[in-house]
Amino acid sequence: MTIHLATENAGKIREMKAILSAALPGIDIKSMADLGAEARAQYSAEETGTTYAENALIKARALSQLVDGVVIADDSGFEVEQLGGDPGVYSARYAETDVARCAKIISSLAGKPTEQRRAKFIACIAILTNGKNPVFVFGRKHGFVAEAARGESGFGYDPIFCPEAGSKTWGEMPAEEKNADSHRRRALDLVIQYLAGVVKGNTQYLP
Ligand code: ITT
Repeated sequence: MTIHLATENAGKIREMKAILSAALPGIDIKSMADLGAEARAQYSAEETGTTYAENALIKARALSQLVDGVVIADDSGFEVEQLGGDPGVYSARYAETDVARCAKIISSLAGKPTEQRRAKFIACIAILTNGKNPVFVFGRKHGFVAEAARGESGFGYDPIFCPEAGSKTWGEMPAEEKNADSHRRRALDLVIQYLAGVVKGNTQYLP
């Protein structure tokens, strides 16, 4: 069985491959990089949704037009309590680069005490089987915005996220430590449960 990942984000691909291949040995996991130039050029997913689920489905459908079988797409975001949940669904477009996005949040919270630095990551994963039967799962991870960006590990907002008040940031942790208990890990655990049923011939969820 092959699982196709509908994402162009190298950090997500790394984490999804590591988590899925450990849990589902023998499963072939293909990312957009494995598609071949021609098919890759045809992939087009404009994230016009206003929710994580809408955008995850847009990405899963776009790849399902190019490949058969199981496609999963992750739409995720970082929600800062003091900013009314921003940047949320618009996390990828909050500023030009990862560094600028992190800096914008750090400066918005400058001088705020721990209690006012609460934030969470959300991951929504859409699963499509042969382009049909959309299933959605979610994972959340609560924590705090660090006082400054720290660490080179991970990607995106990882250098400013502390899973515990005063802890290391995800940017300072090895991938295995983040992957052991992240929003993506929590969502993928549900994907794994669903796919394990499919692999064992449990077709109750299939169209
Ligand atoms: P795809 O749409 O191709 O999957 P993307 O990076 O555009 O890639 P999203 O639209 O889901 O992905 O945007 C999510 C944003 O949140 C983006 O800026 C990511 O860097 C960031 N993000 C998501 N998961 C993260 C994580 O685990 N750690 C840090 N930042 C994360």
